[in-house]
Amino acid sequence: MSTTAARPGKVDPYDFLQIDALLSAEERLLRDTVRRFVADRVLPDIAEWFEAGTFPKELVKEMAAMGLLGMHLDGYGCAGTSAVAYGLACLELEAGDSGVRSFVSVQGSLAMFPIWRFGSEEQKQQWLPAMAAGDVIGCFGLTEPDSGSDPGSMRTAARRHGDDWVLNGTKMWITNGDLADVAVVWAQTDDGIRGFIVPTDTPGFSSNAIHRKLSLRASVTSELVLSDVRLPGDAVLPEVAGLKGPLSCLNEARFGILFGAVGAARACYEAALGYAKQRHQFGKPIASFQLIQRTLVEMMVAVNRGTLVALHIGRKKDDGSLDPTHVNFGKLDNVRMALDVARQARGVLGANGITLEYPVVRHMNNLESVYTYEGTNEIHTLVLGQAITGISAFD
Ligand code: TGC
Ligand code: FAD
Repeated sequence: MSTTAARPGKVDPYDFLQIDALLSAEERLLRDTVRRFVADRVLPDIAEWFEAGTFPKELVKEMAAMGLLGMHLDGYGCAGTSAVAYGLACLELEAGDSGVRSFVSVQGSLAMFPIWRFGSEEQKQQWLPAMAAGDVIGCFGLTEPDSGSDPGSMRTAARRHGDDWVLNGTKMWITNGDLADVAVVWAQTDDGIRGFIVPTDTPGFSSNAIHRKLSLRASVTSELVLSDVRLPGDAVLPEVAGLKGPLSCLNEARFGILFGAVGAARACYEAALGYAKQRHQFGKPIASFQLIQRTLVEMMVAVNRGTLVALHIGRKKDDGSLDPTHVNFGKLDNVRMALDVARQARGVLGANGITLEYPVVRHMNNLESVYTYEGTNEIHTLVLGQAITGISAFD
C-alpha cells in the first residue's frame, strides 16, 4: 500500500494541481508563445490603453502573424488548431486584458466563423484569407437597443428589391464596430433571421463609438446604423436561416470566453499572492494572516477548478462529444468565478487595488462586461435549467 506523504513547499502555487501535465508539448508551446506575446506587447502598455480608452490596433497584424485570427478554423489561411489550443490562446490573451481576447473572439468566432460555416465558397475565398491575415477586420451585429437577451425579437430587417437586399435597422454594443471593414449583420427576412455580409463602406452604413465605458476600455464598442443599405443578392449567408445561425456562432465565442475568463482570474490571483507576500502590516507580511491566506486559497482553488472545467470542455469539443449546453455551463461558472476572484484580489490589495498600477481593478471592471455579453449569467442559468428539467423558462 502506498502512502502519499505531505511535501510542504513542493507544490507550485501557480499550477497547484499540475494541470500543465495535462497539456501536450504542442499545446504548451502555443500557450507559452501567446503568454510571451502578452508579456512583451500587451502588459507594458495596457494600463495606458485602458485609461485612454483606446484599442491597440497595431497588435492586429502581430496576432494575425501568430495565427490567432480564426485559429480553430480549417483552410482559407486559418491555422486549423484544436479547440483546446484556441482556448489556451484565449486564456493567455485575457490574462493580459479582456479587450484583446474580445478582439480575437469577435474576429475569429463571430465574424469569420459564420462565413466559414454558413458562407458560399465565393464568400469564403473573398473574406477569410484577408481576415486571417488581419487585413480585414470584422464585427458581429446581433444585439439591438431593444433586443439583447432575446435576439429573436430583433427589428433590423432585410427586404428583397429585385435581386438586391435592402437592410434597415440599428445594432448596439458591437465590439470592433468602428474598426470593422466588414460586419456580419443578422436581420429578419421573409425566411426568418438571415446573416448578411456588409462591407462597412456600403452607402447607408455608419457606426458610432460608445464612449464613457468603465469596462473593456481597451476595446472598441459601437452602434451600427443601417439606413437603406443596398447589398447584392449574394451578400446573404446561404447555408442557414433562423436563430440557430447566430446562436451557433455564440457557441464558438462563448467557448473562447470560458477559457479566457480563467486567464483574467489567474492574473488577479497571481497579483494578490505576490502582493500579500511583500506587503507588511502589524510587523509581518499580510500573507501570514489567516484571513488573507483563506482568501488566497479560495482564489487558487477557483482558478484551478475553472482551468479544469475549461480543459474538460475543450477536450470534449475536440473529440466531438460536446453538447452546446456544456458551453453554457463553462461560460456561466467560469465568468462568475473570475469576477469573484477579481473582487477578492482587489480586497487583498487594499487601496492599491483600485489603481491601474496593478491589473486587478482593470480585470474586475472588464469582467463586468464579460458577465453580460455572450449571454448573461441569468440566460445561461435558464438554458441549463431547461437542460436538466426539460422545461423552458423562455416560452
Ligand atoms: P430557441 O427557440 O431556444 O432556439 C431557436 C433556434 O436556435 C437553436 N438553438 C441553437 N443553435 C445552436 N446553438 C445553440 N446554443 C442554440 N440554442 C438554440 C434552436 O434549436 C432553434 O433552432 P430551430 O431550427 O428549431 O429554429 O431560442 P429562444 O428565442 O428561446 O432563445 C434562446 C436563448 C435565450 C438561449 C438565446 O436567445 C440566447 O442565447 N440569448 C442570449 C443572447 C446573446 O448571447 N447575445 C450575444 C450577442 S454577441 C455578443 O455578446 C458578443 S460579445 C463579443 C466580445 O466582445 O467578446
Ligand atoms: P437585457 O437583455 O435587457 O437584460 C437585462 C437584465 O435582465 C439582465 O440581467 C438579464 O440577465 C435579465 N434578463 C433578461 N431576460 C431574462 C429572463 N428571461 N429571465 C431572467 N432574467 C432576464 N452584442 C453583439 O451582437 N455583438 C457584439 O459584438 C457585442 N459586444 C458587446 C460588448 C460589450 C462591451 C457589451 C457590454 C455588450 C456587447 N454585446 C454585443 C451585447 C451583449 O450581448 C448584450 O448586452 C447581452 O446579450 C445582454 O443584452 P442587454 O444588455 O440588452 O440586456
